[in-house]
Amino acid sequence: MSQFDLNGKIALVTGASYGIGYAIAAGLAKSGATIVFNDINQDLVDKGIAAYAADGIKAHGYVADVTNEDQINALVKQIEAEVGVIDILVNNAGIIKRIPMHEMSAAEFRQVIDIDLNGPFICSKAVIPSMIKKGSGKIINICSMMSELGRETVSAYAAAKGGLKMLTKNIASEYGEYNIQCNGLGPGYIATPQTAPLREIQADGSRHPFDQFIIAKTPAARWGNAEDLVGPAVFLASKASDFVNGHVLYVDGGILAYIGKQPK
Ligand code: NAP
Ligand code: GCO
Repeated sequence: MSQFDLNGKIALVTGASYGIGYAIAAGLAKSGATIVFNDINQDLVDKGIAAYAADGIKAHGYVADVTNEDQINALVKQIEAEVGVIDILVNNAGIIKRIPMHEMSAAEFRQVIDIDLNGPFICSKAVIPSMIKKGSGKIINICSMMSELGRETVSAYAAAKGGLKMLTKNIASEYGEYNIQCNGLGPGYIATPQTAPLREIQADGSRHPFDQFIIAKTPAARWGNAEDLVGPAVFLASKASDFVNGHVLYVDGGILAYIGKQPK
Protein backbone atom coordinates (compact mmCIF):
# COMPACT_ATOMS: atom_id res chain seq x y z
CA MET A 1 0.00 0.00 0.00
CA SER A 2 1.32 3.46 -0.91
CA GLN A 3 2.66 5.60 1.95
CA PHE A 4 0.22 8.26 0.75
CA ASP A 5 -2.85 6.03 0.91
CA LEU A 6 -5.51 7.34 3.31
CA ASN A 7 -8.04 4.51 2.95
CA GLY A 8 -9.59 3.69 6.34
CA LYS A 9 -8.70 7.13 7.75
CA ILE A 10 -11.25 9.70 8.98
CA ALA A 11 -10.33 13.35 8.43
CA LEU A 12 -12.02 16.35 10.08
CA VAL A 13 -11.36 19.58 8.18
CA THR A 14 -12.69 22.70 9.89
CA GLY A 15 -14.35 25.51 7.92
CA ALA A 16 -14.33 23.36 4.79
CA SER A 17 -17.50 24.31 2.90
CA TYR A 18 -15.38 26.10 0.33
CA GLY A 19 -11.95 27.64 -0.20
CA ILE A 20 -8.71 26.05 0.97
CA GLY A 21 -10.47 23.74 3.43
CA TYR A 22 -12.69 22.35 0.70
CA ALA A 23 -9.77 21.73 -1.66
CA ILE A 24 -7.72 19.99 1.04
CA ALA A 25 -10.69 17.84 2.15
CA ALA A 26 -11.49 16.87 -1.44
CA GLY A 27 -7.84 15.97 -1.98
CA LEU A 28 -7.72 13.83 1.16
CA ALA A 29 -10.92 12.10 -0.02
CA LYS A 30 -9.34 11.34 -3.41
CA SER A 31 -6.53 9.63 -1.48
CA GLY A 32 -9.09 7.47 0.32
CA ALA A 33 -9.99 9.38 3.49
CA THR A 34 -13.54 9.68 4.82
CA ILE A 35 -14.28 13.41 5.03
CA VAL A 36 -15.97 15.16 7.92
CA PHE A 37 -16.21 18.95 7.98
CA ASN A 38 -17.84 21.69 9.99
CA ASP A 39 -18.78 25.23 9.20
CA ILE A 40 -20.35 28.12 10.99
CA ASN A 41 -23.97 27.71 9.81
CA GLN A 42 -26.30 25.15 8.21
CA ASP A 43 -26.51 27.03 4.93
CA LEU A 44 -22.75 26.76 4.44
CA VAL A 45 -22.74 23.11 5.53
CA ASP A 46 -25.54 22.27 3.08
CA LYS A 47 -23.71 24.07 0.25
CA GLY A 48 -20.55 22.21 1.19
CA ILE A 49 -22.24 18.79 1.20
CA ALA A 50 -23.69 19.52 -2.23
CA ALA A 51 -20.30 20.63 -3.56
CA TYR A 52 -18.58 17.50 -2.26
CA ALA A 53 -21.36 15.34 -3.73
CA ALA A 54 -20.89 17.04 -7.11
CA ASP A 55 -17.26 15.98 -6.84
CA GLY A 56 -18.34 12.40 -6.07
CA ILE A 57 -17.46 12.71 -2.37
CA LYS A 58 -19.88 11.66 0.40
CA ALA A 59 -18.85 14.15 3.08
CA HIS A 60 -20.29 14.35 6.59
CA GLY A 61 -21.07 17.99 7.44
CA TYR A 62 -21.87 19.52 10.83
CA VAL A 63 -22.56 23.01 12.16
CA ALA A 64 -20.01 23.97 14.79
CA ASP A 65 -18.11 27.13 15.72
CA VAL A 66 -14.44 26.34 16.34
CA THR A 67 -14.30 28.97 19.09
CA ASN A 68 -17.02 27.23 21.12
CA GLU A 69 -15.46 24.46 23.24
CA ASP A 70 -18.82 22.86 24.15
CA GLN A 71 -19.86 22.71 20.48
CA ILE A 72 -16.51 21.23 19.40
CA ASN A 73 -16.46 18.64 22.20
CA ALA A 74 -20.02 17.63 21.27
CA LEU A 75 -19.05 17.57 17.56
CA VAL A 76 -16.14 15.19 18.17
CA LYS A 77 -18.36 12.86 20.25
CA GLN A 78 -21.03 12.93 17.51
CA ILE A 79 -18.46 12.19 14.81
CA GLU A 80 -17.03 9.30 16.85
CA ALA A 81 -20.56 7.88 17.27
CA GLU A 82 -21.71 8.43 13.68
CA VAL A 83 -18.53 8.07 11.61
CA GLY A 84 -15.63 6.93 13.76
CA VAL A 85 -12.51 8.12 15.58
CA ILE A 86 -10.81 11.10 13.90
CA ASP A 87 -7.39 10.13 12.51
CA ILE A 88 -6.58 13.46 10.83
CA LEU A 89 -7.52 16.97 11.99
CA VAL A 90 -6.96 19.91 9.65
CA ASN A 91 -7.36 23.21 11.52
CA ASN A 92 -8.35 25.31 8.52
CA ALA A 93 -11.18 27.58 9.72
CA GLY A 94 -9.97 31.15 9.89
CA ILE A 95 -10.74 34.79 9.26
CA ILE A 96 -8.73 37.92 8.62
CA LYS A 97 -9.50 41.56 9.42
CA ARG A 98 -7.44 44.09 7.47
CA ILE A 99 -7.47 47.18 9.71
CA PRO A 100 -4.57 49.50 10.66
CA MET A 101 -3.63 48.38 14.19
CA HIS A 102 -4.15 51.81 15.75
CA GLU A 103 -7.72 51.77 14.37
CA MET A 104 -8.49 48.15 15.32
CA SER A 105 -10.64 47.62 18.40
CA ALA A 106 -9.60 45.12 21.05
CA ALA A 107 -12.80 43.20 20.27
CA GLU A 108 -11.81 42.91 16.58
CA PHE A 109 -8.31 41.79 17.55
CA ARG A 110 -9.72 39.22 19.98
CA GLN A 111 -12.16 37.85 17.36
CA VAL A 112 -9.32 37.03 14.95
CA ILE A 113 -7.21 35.47 17.71
CA ASP A 114 -10.26 33.51 18.89
CA ILE A 115 -10.98 31.89 15.54
CA ASP A 116 -7.46 31.58 14.13
CA LEU A 117 -5.59 30.51 17.29
CA ASN A 118 -8.01 29.54 20.07
CA GLY A 119 -10.03 27.51 17.55
CA PRO A 120 -7.12 25.22 16.60
CA PHE A 121 -6.31 24.82 20.32
CA ILE A 122 -9.92 23.83 21.11
CA CYS A 123 -10.19 21.43 18.16
CA SER A 124 -6.79 19.83 18.76
CA LYS A 125 -7.55 19.39 22.49
CA ALA A 126 -10.82 17.67 21.56
CA VAL A 127 -9.29 15.06 19.24
CA ILE A 128 -5.99 14.27 21.02
CA PRO A 129 -7.40 11.92 23.74
CA SER A 130 -8.85 9.52 21.13
CA MET A 131 -5.67 9.76 19.05
CA ILE A 132 -3.66 8.77 22.14
CA LYS A 133 -6.00 5.80 22.73
CA LYS A 134 -5.72 4.80 19.05
CA GLY A 135 -1.94 5.11 19.12
CA SER A 136 -1.68 7.51 16.18
CA GLY A 137 -2.92 10.82 14.83
CA LYS A 138 -2.18 13.68 12.44
CA ILE A 139 -2.87 17.34 13.16
CA ILE A 140 -2.31 19.86 10.37
CA ASN A 141 -2.54 23.56 11.23
CA ILE A 142 -3.11 25.96 8.34
CA CYS A 143 -0.54 28.64 9.00
CA SER A 144 0.39 31.51 6.68
CA MET A 145 3.13 33.76 5.30
CA MET A 146 2.07 35.79 8.32
CA SER A 147 3.44 33.04 10.56
CA GLU A 148 6.82 34.47 9.48
CA LEU A 149 6.24 37.97 8.13
CA GLY A 150 4.23 41.06 9.06
CA ARG A 151 2.56 43.66 6.92
CA GLU A 152 0.33 46.67 7.36
CA THR A 153 -3.25 46.10 8.59
CA VAL A 154 -2.96 42.43 9.57
CA SER A 155 -1.63 42.65 13.14
CA ALA A 156 -4.23 40.32 14.67
CA TYR A 157 -3.93 37.78 11.87
CA ALA A 158 -0.12 37.74 12.03
CA ALA A 159 -0.21 37.40 15.82
CA ALA A 160 -2.64 34.49 15.49
CA LYS A 161 -0.74 32.72 12.72
CA GLY A 162 2.58 33.27 14.48
CA GLY A 163 1.04 31.76 17.58
CA LEU A 164 -0.36 28.90 15.51
CA LYS A 165 3.17 28.09 14.33
CA MET A 166 4.31 27.81 17.95
CA LEU A 167 1.17 25.87 18.97
CA THR A 168 2.09 23.44 16.17
CA LYS A 169 5.59 23.00 17.58
CA ASN A 170 4.23 22.56 21.10
CA ILE A 171 1.66 19.92 20.17
CA ALA A 172 4.44 18.11 18.27
CA SER A 173 6.64 18.30 21.37
CA GLU A 174 3.99 17.23 23.89
CA TYR A 175 2.34 14.41 21.91
CA GLY A 176 5.04 13.04 19.63
CA GLU A 177 5.60 10.15 22.02
CA TYR A 178 2.01 8.98 21.32
CA ASN A 179 2.75 8.74 17.59
CA ILE A 180 0.83 11.96 16.94
CA GLN A 181 2.44 14.23 14.39
CA CYS A 182 1.48 17.91 14.34
CA ASN A 183 2.71 20.03 11.44
CA GLY A 184 1.80 23.32 9.83
CA LEU A 185 0.90 23.95 6.21
CA GLY A 186 1.79 27.53 5.26
CA PRO A 187 0.04 28.65 2.08
CA GLY A 188 1.42 31.65 0.23
CA TYR A 189 -1.05 33.98 -1.45
CA ILE A 190 -3.92 31.82 -2.64
CA ALA A 191 -6.86 32.92 -4.81
CA THR A 192 -9.85 32.34 -2.54
CA PRO A 193 -12.74 34.52 -1.28
CA GLN A 194 -10.52 35.59 1.61
CA THR A 195 -8.03 37.28 -0.74
CA ALA A 196 -10.53 38.47 -3.34
CA PRO A 197 -10.31 42.10 -2.12
CA LEU A 198 -6.56 42.03 -2.83
CA ARG A 199 -7.13 40.95 -6.45
CA GLU A 200 -9.98 43.25 -7.48
CA ILE A 201 -9.59 44.74 -10.97
CA GLN A 202 -9.28 48.54 -10.62
CA ALA A 203 -11.68 51.08 -12.17
CA ASP A 204 -9.19 51.69 -15.00
CA GLY A 205 -9.07 47.95 -15.72
CA SER A 206 -5.61 47.48 -14.18
CA ARG A 207 -4.72 44.78 -11.71
CA HIS A 208 -4.96 45.66 -7.99
CA PRO A 209 -1.64 47.13 -6.78
CA PHE A 210 -1.40 44.35 -4.16
CA ASP A 211 -1.99 41.75 -6.88
CA GLN A 212 0.94 43.23 -8.84
CA PHE A 213 3.02 43.30 -5.64
CA ILE A 214 2.44 39.62 -4.94
CA ILE A 215 3.32 38.67 -8.51
CA ALA A 216 6.63 40.57 -8.09
CA LYS A 217 7.29 38.91 -4.71
CA THR A 218 6.60 35.36 -5.90
CA PRO A 219 9.28 33.53 -7.96
CA ALA A 220 6.44 31.46 -9.47
CA ALA A 221 5.04 34.86 -10.64
CA ARG A 222 1.49 33.77 -9.91
CA TRP A 223 -1.04 33.50 -7.09
CA GLY A 224 -1.45 30.01 -5.74
CA ASN A 225 -4.68 28.11 -6.11
CA ALA A 226 -6.18 25.90 -3.44
CA GLU A 227 -5.33 22.77 -5.43
CA ASP A 228 -1.61 23.61 -5.02
CA LEU A 229 -2.05 22.71 -1.35
CA VAL A 230 -3.53 19.24 -1.86
CA GLY A 231 -0.33 17.22 -2.41
CA PRO A 232 1.44 18.76 0.60
CA ALA A 233 -1.69 18.16 2.72
CA VAL A 234 -1.90 14.48 1.67
CA PHE A 235 1.80 14.14 2.55
CA LEU A 236 1.30 15.60 6.03
CA ALA A 237 -1.84 13.47 6.57
CA SER A 238 -0.22 10.19 5.52
CA LYS A 239 2.28 7.60 6.71
CA ALA A 240 4.84 9.30 4.45
CA SER A 241 5.26 12.02 7.12
CA ASP A 242 5.34 9.78 10.23
CA PHE A 243 8.77 11.15 11.18
CA VAL A 244 7.97 14.77 10.27
CA ASN A 245 6.85 16.63 13.38
CA GLY A 246 6.67 20.28 14.40
CA HIS A 247 7.46 21.45 10.88
CA VAL A 248 5.71 24.18 8.91
CA LEU A 249 5.64 23.25 5.23
CA TYR A 250 5.37 26.47 3.23
CA VAL A 251 3.56 26.16 -0.08
CA ASP A 252 4.19 29.68 -1.33
CA GLY A 253 5.75 29.50 -4.79
CA GLY A 254 9.00 30.69 -3.20
CA ILE A 255 7.90 33.97 -1.58
CA LEU A 256 9.80 33.35 1.65
CA ALA A 257 13.01 32.67 -0.29
CA TYR A 258 12.87 35.72 -2.56
CA ILE A 259 13.65 39.45 -2.04
CA GLY A 260 11.30 40.29 -4.93
CA LYS A 261 11.60 41.40 -8.52
CA GLN A 262 12.99 44.90 -9.15
CA PRO A 263 10.14 47.22 -10.18
CA LYS A 264 10.37 48.15 -13.89
P1 NAP B 1 -12.16 31.51 3.50
O1 NAP B 1 -12.41 31.40 2.03
O2 NAP B 1 -12.59 32.74 4.22
O3 NAP B 1 -12.81 30.21 4.24
C1 NAP B 1 -12.66 30.13 5.64
C2 NAP B 1 -13.72 29.16 6.12
O4 NAP B 1 -13.70 29.09 7.55
C3 NAP B 1 -15.12 29.66 5.73
O5 NAP B 1 -15.95 28.57 5.37
C4 NAP B 1 -15.57 30.30 7.01
O6 NAP B 1 -16.97 30.41 7.15
C5 NAP B 1 -15.02 29.31 8.03
N1 NAP B 1 -15.06 29.86 9.39
C6 NAP B 1 -14.83 31.14 9.77
N2 NAP B 1 -15.00 31.27 11.10
C7 NAP B 1 -15.35 30.03 11.57
C8 NAP B 1 -15.66 29.51 12.86
N3 NAP B 1 -15.66 30.29 13.95
N4 NAP B 1 -15.98 28.20 12.97
C9 NAP B 1 -16.02 27.41 11.86
N5 NAP B 1 -15.74 27.83 10.60
C10 NAP B 1 -15.40 29.14 10.47
O7 NAP B 1 -10.61 31.35 3.77
P2 NAP B 1 -9.51 30.56 2.93
O8 NAP B 1 -8.80 31.52 2.04
O9 NAP B 1 -10.09 29.30 2.37
O10 NAP B 1 -8.52 30.23 4.14
C11 NAP B 1 -8.65 29.03 4.87
C12 NAP B 1 -7.51 29.01 5.85
O11 NAP B 1 -6.28 29.22 5.15
C13 NAP B 1 -7.58 30.13 6.88
O12 NAP B 1 -7.08 29.66 8.12
C14 NAP B 1 -6.64 31.19 6.31
O13 NAP B 1 -6.11 32.02 7.34
C15 NAP B 1 -5.58 30.33 5.71
N6 NAP B 1 -4.77 30.94 4.68
C16 NAP B 1 -5.35 31.49 3.57
C17 NAP B 1 -4.51 32.00 2.56
C18 NAP B 1 -5.04 32.63 1.31
O14 NAP B 1 -4.25 33.27 0.60
N7 NAP B 1 -6.33 32.47 1.00
C19 NAP B 1 -3.14 31.92 2.70
C20 NAP B 1 -2.61 31.38 3.87
C21 NAP B 1 -3.44 30.88 4.84
P3 NAP B 1 -17.60 31.85 6.75
O15 NAP B 1 -17.91 31.75 5.31
O16 NAP B 1 -18.82 32.00 7.63
O17 NAP B 1 -16.56 32.91 7.07
C1 GCO C 1 -3.16 39.44 3.42
C2 GCO C 1 -3.55 38.07 2.96
C3 GCO C 1 -2.63 37.02 3.57
C4 GCO C 1 -3.08 35.66 3.09
C5 GCO C 1 -2.21 34.58 3.62
C6 GCO C 1 -0.79 34.70 3.18
O1 GCO C 1 -4.05 40.27 3.66
O2 GCO C 1 -1.94 39.67 3.50
O3 GCO C 1 -4.90 37.80 3.29
O4 GCO C 1 -2.68 37.10 4.95
O5 GCO C 1 -4.37 35.39 3.52
O6 GCO C 1 -2.31 34.45 5.00
O7 GCO C 1 -0.12 33.51 3.56
